[in-house]
Amino acid sequence: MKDDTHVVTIDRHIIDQERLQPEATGAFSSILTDIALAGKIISHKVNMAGLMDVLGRTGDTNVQGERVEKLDVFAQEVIYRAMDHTGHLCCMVSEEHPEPIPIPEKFPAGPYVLVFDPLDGSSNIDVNVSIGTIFAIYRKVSNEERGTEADCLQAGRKQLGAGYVVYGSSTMLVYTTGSGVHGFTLDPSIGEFILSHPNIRIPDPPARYYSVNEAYYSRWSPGQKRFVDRLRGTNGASGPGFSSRYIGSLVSDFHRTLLKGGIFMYPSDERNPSGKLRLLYEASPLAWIAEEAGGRASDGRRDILDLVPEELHQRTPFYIGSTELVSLAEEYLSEDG
Ligand code: AHM
Ligand code: MG
Repeated sequence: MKDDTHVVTIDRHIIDQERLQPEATGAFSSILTDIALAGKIISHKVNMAGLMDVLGRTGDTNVQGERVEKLDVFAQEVIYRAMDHTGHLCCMVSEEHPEPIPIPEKFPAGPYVLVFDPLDGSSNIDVNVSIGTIFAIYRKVSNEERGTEADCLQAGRKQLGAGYVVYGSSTMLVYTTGSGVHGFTLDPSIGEFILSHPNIRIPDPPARYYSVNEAYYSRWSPGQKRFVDRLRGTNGASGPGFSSRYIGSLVSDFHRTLLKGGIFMYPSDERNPSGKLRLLYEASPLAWIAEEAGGRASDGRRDILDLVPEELHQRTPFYIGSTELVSLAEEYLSEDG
């Protein structure tokens, strides 16, 4: 019989991970714990969304020129307030803010930077499709007490921690600090994230799934078209074609890809030469998780984790999932010259 008294909560897991680092001060662990708390609060609100007056738009647009959903604003505030006073961060970067968000002068500053997308896929909220929060933690590199843009513009390889929360049929938090990828499911009855998916590896062989918005096919490069044709099995490829899976909610599309294998892509196209997704707080955190789980992530030519952002909200083409499929995508894209 399963022993119900032996559960590993996320707090316990974070402490265990911290003990692997003899020089750890606990500050970094505390950031992860605070993010988990914010995730629980956002999860509660998202679950109640159909019942409360939180659906619909504020009427504002964000720095990307996109409509801001009320829950975006809520998630942004929850994360900011969970982190602003702890003394562990020097600044934060959010999809919802054009500039780095400083820690208020009334609170002490610390040596870490938090980057996050508070509620990705929020255009799906109204129809009950899973959405998510993405985050990553970097160490401050400048001597400025409250951080500079240079502290935020670091390559994904410099991440110290990265993760996401998916608000789905259950709420899950998945994170890595470089010692594997670990998934926790929220037990709403006790309000705790419980370790449910230790040491996640992308399955090998992977599920034969590809995930991309095919409505943009006519705008793709020849290499991108040929790659998807190959996956569909429509350009003379032998064997059965792949199946298509596209939710249109990055965290959910990635979560499936992590657990089942396959490839998710958001390529460049004629209208969006850099694709849509943002390097710093969408692509890089998920790229590190994929690599830690035995997969890969690329912009079509280079590893996502090697790219150094030049701007906070820089976009990148994005290919992520099973190593062999991401590498195959690169082969096809190299034909574009
Ligand atoms: P958002 O950050 O404004 O929520 O947009 C990002 C979302 C991702 O979740 C998803 O992968 C993508 O946009 C879907 O875009 P499209 O509708 O072009 O397929
Ligand atoms: Mg987003």
